[in-house]
Amino acid sequence: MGAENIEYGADQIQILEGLEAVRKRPGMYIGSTSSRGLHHLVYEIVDNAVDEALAGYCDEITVTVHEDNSVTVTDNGRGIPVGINHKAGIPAVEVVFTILHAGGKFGGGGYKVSGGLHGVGASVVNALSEWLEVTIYHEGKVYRQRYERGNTIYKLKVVGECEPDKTGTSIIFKPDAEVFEETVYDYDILKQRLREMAFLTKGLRIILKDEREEKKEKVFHYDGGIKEFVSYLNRSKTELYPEVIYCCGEKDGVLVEVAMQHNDSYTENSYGFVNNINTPEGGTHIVGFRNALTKTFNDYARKNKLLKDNEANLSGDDIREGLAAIISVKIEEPQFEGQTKQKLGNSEARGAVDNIVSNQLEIFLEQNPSVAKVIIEKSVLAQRARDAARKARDLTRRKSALEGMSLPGKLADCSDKDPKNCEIYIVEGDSAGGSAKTARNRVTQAILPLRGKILNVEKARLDKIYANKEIKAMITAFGTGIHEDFDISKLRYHKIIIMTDADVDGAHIATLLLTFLYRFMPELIKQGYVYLAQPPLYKIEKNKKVWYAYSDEELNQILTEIGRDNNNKIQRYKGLGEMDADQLWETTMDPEQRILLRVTMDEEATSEIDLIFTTLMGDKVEPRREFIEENARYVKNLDI
Ligand code: TSJ
Repeated sequence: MGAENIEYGADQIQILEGLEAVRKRPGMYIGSTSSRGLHHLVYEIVDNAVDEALAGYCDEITVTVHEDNSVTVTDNGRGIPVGINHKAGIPAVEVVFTILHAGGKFGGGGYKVSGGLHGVGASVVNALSEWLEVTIYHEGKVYRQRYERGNTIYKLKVVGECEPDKTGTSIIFKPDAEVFEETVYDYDILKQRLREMAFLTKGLRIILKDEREEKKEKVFHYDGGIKEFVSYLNRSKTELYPEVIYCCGEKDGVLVEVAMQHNDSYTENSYGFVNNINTPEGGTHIVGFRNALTKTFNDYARKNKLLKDNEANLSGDDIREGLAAIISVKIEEPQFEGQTKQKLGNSEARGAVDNIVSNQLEIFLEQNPSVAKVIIEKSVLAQRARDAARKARDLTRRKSALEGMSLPGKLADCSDKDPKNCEIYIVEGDSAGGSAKTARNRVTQAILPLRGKILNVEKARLDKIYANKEIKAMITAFGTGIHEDFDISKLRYHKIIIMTDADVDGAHIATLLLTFLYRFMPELIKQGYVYLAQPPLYKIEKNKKVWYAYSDEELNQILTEIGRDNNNKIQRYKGLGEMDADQLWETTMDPEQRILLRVTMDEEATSEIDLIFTTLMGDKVEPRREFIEENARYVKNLDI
């Protein structure tokens, strides 16, 4: 039996246009040719296999990164149809790989879910691969076809036999180095996204294998789906109640699934997904969710006298304090809006989520009055803190309007007033602050010494945060304001440099400061204004010559170079205070010689970053230890 005789599903695939366009303007199809685009190739292929899982025909997907950074994606689904597609006159699988926009999901009929930003189809991956081979297991036969840069190398052929009940699809491709600036896959990035995909597709097993240097393998399989996702988000926090609240249903063609659980922190940690794609900018599904939550909790609180008649309604922010939630919708034709086309626009999604969550949450609260009570009690406390914070803020606003923005007394400002030229060093402790003030270039470098422990904003409500001296000093020094008043164009320094001791306490203080910036002024980090200074760990002296080492490795390297003998004097710096002003300048502050680390934030990894901050600042000790071992990812090296 030849491929021609197999007709299943082959005609459901619609044909649009050719592939040259993709190679000419790859960015148009996958967003970018950087590392991000490179990873999107994998997601695109995996999305297709996930669709097969959603259709109910596949429960395992394996992703393998090979030594040459080619990638295999295998599923145990029905296999891409190998029969001839009548419109194209070639096997359906060849249509999938060689004709742009071809694929079941655009064809009408069949199961459709993939879409959104990178739902561009396997043909785009093919066009941007140096080579790609597809293998299909179907009715006892193994079919194969190969392409190079999108061109068919040989017709679909039978290359062998398999067990008659084995079915599935396997793709191997090598991203084209002529197209991509980066061709090395990052295991952690793949891990993150594949884990997310597995959470979003309950029951699906996704296996990630790395065959490069360090062999690695991870299995993601969650029978609880997004309920387990929420438990994962809360894994280093303390839950407010044991159950994860779950609602699901379908309305007006929108499939809705929501899971949520409060923890005892003060920040919200919610993520929206449309067709399994993250929507960091929100959209109608999130609006519907928030409406439902605010309305249902207020109704319940009034009805059960948890809110008195003379008390104001709880705000959405109050109710969502400490909430971890996943809002996942599936919709046939998602409309994306906004600058980065990541915000869901479909109005039917708002109604569907609102309706389903309102109805099911109401029932849940009625059946679980003790859970309802702790959530509402927390919301009432949040409301009071928010009122107090508002009053404190209004007061400082009025004060600054009267007195003009007075800079904090401890700030030694620089004389240049052009923010582009200016840097501010946030220094721990008055003594180090003193050295830094002596050492600095007073034209461009400002010093703000902070005293003692910085407030942990993960563990304090707004009123306490606004009352904190150190935090107030930073806010006024930066000049940007905060929250609704935040205006990055008023930033007074284009480098905000955190300078702490190179020890555990210093790292802790730096993390507290980063947590504050991440929660209250994330734009500063997103736009790359935040840096970590790198003071040396050792000073080595020999024959009146001096070297500085910034790590143990570097110390050994220097000692090897200059010879290990008794003439070496090695000093381990325990703190910035042990350096005199000249040394501090030379090693840590002089723009010509210093090393700064720029703090970066990958938009796609926000759930991970959030986790990092709560892991570090939260209550549970074990996750914190794990984190410290693998943290360096979010701080990238930068030579200035
Ligand atoms: F990206 C891709 F297209 F290359 C790709 C597709 C990659 C991988 C790893 C898997 C798949 C894929 C496609 N797995 N399973 C399918 N299924 C179909 O294409 C299929 C099978 C049968 C029928 C039918 O109507 O009988 C319809 C479809 C769309």
